Amino acid sequence: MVSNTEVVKKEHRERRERRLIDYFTFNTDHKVIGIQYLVTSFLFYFIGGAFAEAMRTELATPNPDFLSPELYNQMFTLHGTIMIFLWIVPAGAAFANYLIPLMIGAEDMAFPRLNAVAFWLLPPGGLLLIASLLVGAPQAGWTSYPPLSLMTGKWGQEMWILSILLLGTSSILGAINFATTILKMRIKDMDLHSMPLFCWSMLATSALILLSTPVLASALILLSFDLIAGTSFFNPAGGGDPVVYQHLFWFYSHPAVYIMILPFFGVISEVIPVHSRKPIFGYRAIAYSSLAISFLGLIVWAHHMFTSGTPGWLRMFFMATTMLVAVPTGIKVFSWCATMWGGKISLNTPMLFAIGFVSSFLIGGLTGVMLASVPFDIHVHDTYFVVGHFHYVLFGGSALALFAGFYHWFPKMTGKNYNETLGRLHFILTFLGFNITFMPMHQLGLMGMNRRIALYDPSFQPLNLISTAGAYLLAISTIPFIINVVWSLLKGTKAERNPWNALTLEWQTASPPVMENFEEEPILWSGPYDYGIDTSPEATAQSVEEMLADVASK
Ligand code: HEM
Ligand SMILES: [Cu+2]
Repeated sequence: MVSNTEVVKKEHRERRERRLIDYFTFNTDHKVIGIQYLVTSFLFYFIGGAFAEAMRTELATPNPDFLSPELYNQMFTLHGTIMIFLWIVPAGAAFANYLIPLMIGAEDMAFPRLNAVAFWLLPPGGLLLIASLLVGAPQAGWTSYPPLSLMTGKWGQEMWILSILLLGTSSILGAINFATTILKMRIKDMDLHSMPLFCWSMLATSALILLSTPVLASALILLSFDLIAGTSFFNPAGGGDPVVYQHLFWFYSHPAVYIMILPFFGVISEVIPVHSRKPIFGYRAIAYSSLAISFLGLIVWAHHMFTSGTPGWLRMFFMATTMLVAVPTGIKVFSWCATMWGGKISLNTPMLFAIGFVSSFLIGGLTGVMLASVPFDIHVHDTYFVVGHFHYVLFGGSALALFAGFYHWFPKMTGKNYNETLGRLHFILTFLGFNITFMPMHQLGLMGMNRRIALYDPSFQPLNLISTAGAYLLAISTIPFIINVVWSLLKGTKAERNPWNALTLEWQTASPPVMENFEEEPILWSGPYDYGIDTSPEATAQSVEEMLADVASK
């Protein structure tokens, strides 16, 4: 019997030339699918970003004079949903699709057709969500808590549910593929402990997706029954319990924050050693801490429900487990810093974004530990402190790391070099804009400004003005980015096979890679991070001394 994979392989062999139309049609090549994911996710990023700019414009003044309160509700609901389900999660899948087979020396994913199906669920899911604007978009936030979600417009909310079901299915199908490919398709010399850390992070992410996403689906199907069939699973008016929804929702949605960050931890673990010219510090510690984060991520969900009548003893459990997450996360941050320490750091665009990531993510992580503390959380719950916190994690974390990876693999994916000056300008504007937008939110939250409001007390205006100015700067920061991408694609110089002298396998093939990835069997070096630098304690101590002497002489 001819297996499905062999049929697909044959299709690939028969057509070695890539055509533009491949990117717009059902294609089974993981590289094409990776690019499809990346481009689609960026299109949605611009839409979600435009909604954010509309909200920030509204919030420049205390009165709802730019958007009506209803429209404001719709904007934050769509913004949050798009940024999560249509930008960060698919962008993680984009890197996973493009990189996993290349990094492990495989020709494609384990299930190429399933892979294409996973991608093609995305555009209808996204369009359905945007189309909800035509019938009155959902207003209940990305969390869609009942009873609110049962009262703010039936069809918009139903479209939201159907859209998330499509996007969740896409995510599950992708995860099945990533895990199988990583476990089954490595070249023969590569054991689990010599595969790149990005693969470890995707293994941990896939496990989380498979364990938690089906629970969200069940919650949303029940919500849908309440909404259109008049049942009362969650509707208190008919005797249902809205807190059950919160449990089911957060059983997925807390892990979802790790689904959004773990792939980018993996990206950072690849970018930092290459641009510091040093092997990664603590390979196994980083690999295992991803698994630890996945496990802990499954038992912390009720930290979102400290104010939902959760009994005291249960709150203590969730407070303790949440604080524990800081341990494996701290191990990673330490390892990245130790990798940079004493390395030959080149401050090019990927590395600038990576360093920006480490510092911003650290702030988001620390405010997370603050929020884990029940007495503190009760005071700032549903305030702008929380909005500040999660944007430091999602934007300062995931998004900055996404850009680091984008620039790092741009030459590989496109075969073209990007412009370094424009790249650095993009970083500087993004980093400034991001901090100016989100730092003041912490203070606003502590002063008592609620989240999800279009109208606020005039005493909050000065800090809101600063935040809005930052958001405009962020919008401006996309200009050098777009120019750089378009210009480099059209006029950029041709990229070499391995412009960074990196050691992972994807750099052993052409840029962009040939149809079935490698012209000849790739060779696994002694380890993915052996840069030929002496890493003995003595040599490290000496390089640190030299560095200090260097600093002192200046
Ligand atoms: C482009 C820069 C961004 C700006 C200016 C921005 C701004 C905002 C604002 C003003 C809110 C509404 C706060 C409220 O009224 O409660 C918000 C909510 C939110 N944002 Fe962003 N944001 C940005 C990027 C992102 C990114 C990159 C993500 C995730 C990857 C994200 C995820 C969310 C989520 C999940 C919510 C909560 C929505 C809800 O309350 O249901 N944002 N953002
Ligand atoms: Cu959480």
